[in-house]
Amino acid sequence: MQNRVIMLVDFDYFYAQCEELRNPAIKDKPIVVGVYSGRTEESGAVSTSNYIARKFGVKSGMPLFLAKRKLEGADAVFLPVDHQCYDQLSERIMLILRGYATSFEQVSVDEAYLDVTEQVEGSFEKARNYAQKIKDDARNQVGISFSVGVGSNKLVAKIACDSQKPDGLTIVKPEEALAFLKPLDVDRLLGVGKKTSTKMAELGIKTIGDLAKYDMQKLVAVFGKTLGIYFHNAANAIDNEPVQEQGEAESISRIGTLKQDTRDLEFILQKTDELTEDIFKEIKEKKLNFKTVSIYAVMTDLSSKTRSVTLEQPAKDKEAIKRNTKTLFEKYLLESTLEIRRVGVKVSGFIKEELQQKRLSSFFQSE
Ligand code: DCP
Ligand code: CA
Ligand code: CA
Repeated sequence: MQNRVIMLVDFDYFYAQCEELRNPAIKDKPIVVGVYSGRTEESGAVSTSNYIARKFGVKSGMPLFLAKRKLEGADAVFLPVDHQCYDQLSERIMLILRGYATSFEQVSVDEAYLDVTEQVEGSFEKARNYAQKIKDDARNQVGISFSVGVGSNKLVAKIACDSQKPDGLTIVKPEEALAFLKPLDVDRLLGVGKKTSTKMAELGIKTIGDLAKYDMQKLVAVFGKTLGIYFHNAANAIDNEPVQEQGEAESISRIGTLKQDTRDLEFILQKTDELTEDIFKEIKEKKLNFKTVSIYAVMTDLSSKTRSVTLEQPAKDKEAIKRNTKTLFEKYLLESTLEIRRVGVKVSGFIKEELQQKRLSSFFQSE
């Protein structure tokens, strides 16, 4: 099998960077974003801070009063978290990133894995330009910077990314992975917390290199089979976890209540057209093609029914949803005599558009 090329993207000082973006005037000051518990004006904790504030010793999770003390006289800006703003920016960047990968896995509001093996033809040289291109694109379109780690699996990509921030781009080629991990403390590995690292220290294991050469059977004896094998593999830069969309929608649906119970087709379609507009927005954003359209009806006696149709060709247009919804409801009204109270529309059987191909060609054309 050809080696994989996996990227981990992690947005720089994310909440604070969002605040800079909407108010560039504060950019050169220390910025602290915090959750205010409301008990007193100062009670609460730091969510994150920009790198200027970090120079003063401010850290995520620190009590706000302590951050204030560290930043005394530094003309710092303290702001409350605004998740709506961060979520919106995150979504915009994620949408851009998704277009650059064959498979995509968002792991948090500011982190995602991209499998770009095909896009860079398995080459870590090409991966550098490709990553730079993605960084430039996000900066131009959204104005947010992030750090990228590139490796032959998720584990290496993640640690590579962490090693150089902000605005980092760190490439660890497969043949460099062992040497790269070797000097790092074991707690850099996912799943090695304080308890585990203390236990490992008792065994004489401090670095990932120590762990890599430690007898696997002994690890299994101490940590159990699953963890023991995992630690052994991780330390040896072995990780076969695929980059996989988490909970990718298998269907998109909307349900609404009619203004009055009815069997009037036009009246029903007014509502389902509204729902369809909403569904269409989402499938357009996610660049999905669908093969199945379904309707859902809740009758006045609260019984419910669904009906589906599978299209001959995958479709991506609003009219296809509306047309099939209409046909399904026409048929359904002939089958039932009850009035309808609530209606729903669902599309499913998604196929991704050939977005990757487009991205790939535009990338190599401009090289
Ligand atoms: N976060 C939080 N509380 C924490 C840690 C993080 O609310 N204890 C939030 C704020 C961060 C966001 O999650 O902006 C992402 O966390 P990161 O650990 O990736 O940290 P940053 O993005 O802030 O900084 P970095 O540049 O180190 O990635
Ligand atoms: Ca981050
Ligand atoms: Ca992060």
